[in-house]
Amino acid sequence: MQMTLRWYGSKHDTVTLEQIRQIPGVKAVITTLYDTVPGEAWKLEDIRALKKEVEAAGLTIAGIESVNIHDAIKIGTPDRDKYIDNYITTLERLGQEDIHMVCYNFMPVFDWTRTELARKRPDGSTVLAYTQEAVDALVPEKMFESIAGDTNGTVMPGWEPERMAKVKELFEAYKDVDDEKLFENLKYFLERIMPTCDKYNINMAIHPDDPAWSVFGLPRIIINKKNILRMMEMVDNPHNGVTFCSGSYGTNLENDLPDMIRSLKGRIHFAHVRNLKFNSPTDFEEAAHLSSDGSFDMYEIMKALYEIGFDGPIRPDHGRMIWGEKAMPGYGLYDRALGAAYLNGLWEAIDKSK
Ligand code: CS2
Ligand code: MN
Repeated sequence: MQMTLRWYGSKHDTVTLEQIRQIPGVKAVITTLYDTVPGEAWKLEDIRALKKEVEAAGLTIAGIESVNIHDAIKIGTPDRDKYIDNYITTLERLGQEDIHMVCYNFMPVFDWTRTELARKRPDGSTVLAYTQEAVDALVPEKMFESIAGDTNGTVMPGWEPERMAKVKELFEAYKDVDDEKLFENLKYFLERIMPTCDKYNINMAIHPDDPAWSVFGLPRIIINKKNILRMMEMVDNPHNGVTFCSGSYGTNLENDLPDMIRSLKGRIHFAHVRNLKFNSPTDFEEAAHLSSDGSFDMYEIMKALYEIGFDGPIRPDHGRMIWGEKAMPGYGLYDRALGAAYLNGLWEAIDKSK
């Protein structure tokens, strides 16, 4: 595996490439062109400039998170081909620049959903948290408002204010899309992009829906082993793969994470490894990466990745806000650096014990 950190670009991130470069074992970043909007083709010169900046800091780009999917593609409207064409152009340009892993998601309307961005834990750190009761008490249009005060002045991916202003319209646009339709639209999209992925050796890595169940009655399909295997089979190409995000699949306690990893051998192109602490099956908060701080056995998760021969990029995911840091919730430097060190330690121990 290749340890990485997510970086939002110098215009948006509070964390610098120089800082990332000093985390032991981190030689690459996962990044994106944050100022692009879903549906547009990325400009070659922008990709080149990003690459140049990262490389000047002594790092490389291990992959993109994310090239987002336009709603027309997820809804399956007649104009979707135009947006898929643009997506293909972006993939071609990334491939030409030697970037071979692209993370994306297929969640309608909302990206990941949390009901609190700064819940206090017993150690005084603050973390992202979710309770189903809080979601049930909200109308979707109020979702963003309810958390907006805790973003530390940052724009969070998937929660851009322009997007949130259109939530009502988006719900309307998705009204005829159920799980089956969403699967169909995903298949259509993948079938169209696979020839380009084959040509440029690009691994597509779908991110799970987070939480891994339907929110506000919206369809959600990338949630469990059964669905993800269905997706692998419906477009059976090794470039059609997944981002294995333990914190997202793990929101549903019925998901056996090491077992899911083993069943996805050869199709995991990217891993997000983080821990959650459950207070009840519908109330969880994001813990430190260390097993004993949360509910997951991180050793077993890393061991499963090791045993399937996982050799792609991996990153610590959301960290706690600690030591007075002010950053995008989940994306500060300190706790993610601790997470990277811990995951590297687990990996070294697993490797040496084999
Ligand atoms: C990320 C997602 O912060 C997060 O939870 O894992 O926002 C992820 O980047 C997207 O869903 C992938 O497209
Ligand atoms: Mn994730």
